[in-house]
Amino acid sequence: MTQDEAKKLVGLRAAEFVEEGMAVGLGTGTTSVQFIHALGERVRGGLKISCVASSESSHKLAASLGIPVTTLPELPELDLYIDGADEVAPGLALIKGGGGALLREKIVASAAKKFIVVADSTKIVEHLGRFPLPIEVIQMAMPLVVRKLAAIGLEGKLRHTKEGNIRMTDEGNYILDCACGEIPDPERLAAQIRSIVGVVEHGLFLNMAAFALIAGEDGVRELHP
Ligand code: ABF
Repeated sequence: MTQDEAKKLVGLRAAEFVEEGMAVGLGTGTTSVQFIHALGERVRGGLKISCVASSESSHKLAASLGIPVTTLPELPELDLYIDGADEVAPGLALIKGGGGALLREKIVASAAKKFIVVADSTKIVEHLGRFPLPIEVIQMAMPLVVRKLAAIGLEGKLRHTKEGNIRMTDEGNYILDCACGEIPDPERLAAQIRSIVGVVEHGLFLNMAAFALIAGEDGVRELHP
């Protein structure tokens, strides 16, 4: 099975967790795109739901597929949030934000009663840190935050677009990608990063996911914390 096939499979499976009348958070990234397409099929089949997306791109996609989608202030309590991840470690410790939507993703995840992670098996790791940790930063604080991150041993690199422009988040912030290497204590690192003024959010999602749906050669399995 290719990675794309795995993403499609897990997207389809995730859509089965959505029930009539639910308020649903839609994630961001290529795996979430598959989920949104599968959900669109169910909506066309008559499923009645209301949704909030964690990025402008997912919002637009959902709307184009006929999925009723609104904003979080309009729909602040969600039954379910389904989103991908860049790394999934034991206990369902996650790195997210490779797609650049980490702040909105964390907000929408926090608004949901249940957060289900969708991923293919290449995202499973023994320890977080192989994937660079994204940190969303207020523009004017960027040099300050880079200096403070260096003091705790992290080298933050400003994210650029393919065209070479500085990558802005949907909220108008910058993203620093930090090569961490193996993260021995994610909770401690999260607290250290959080304490830096100018940091808006970081991509460590700890103790947030209820379970993960992981697609691999043998189909889709559930992974619990
Ligand atoms: C979002 O999309 C992000 O948090 C994560 O960075 C990314 C995963 O992307 P993909 O599903 O394309 O691998 O879930």
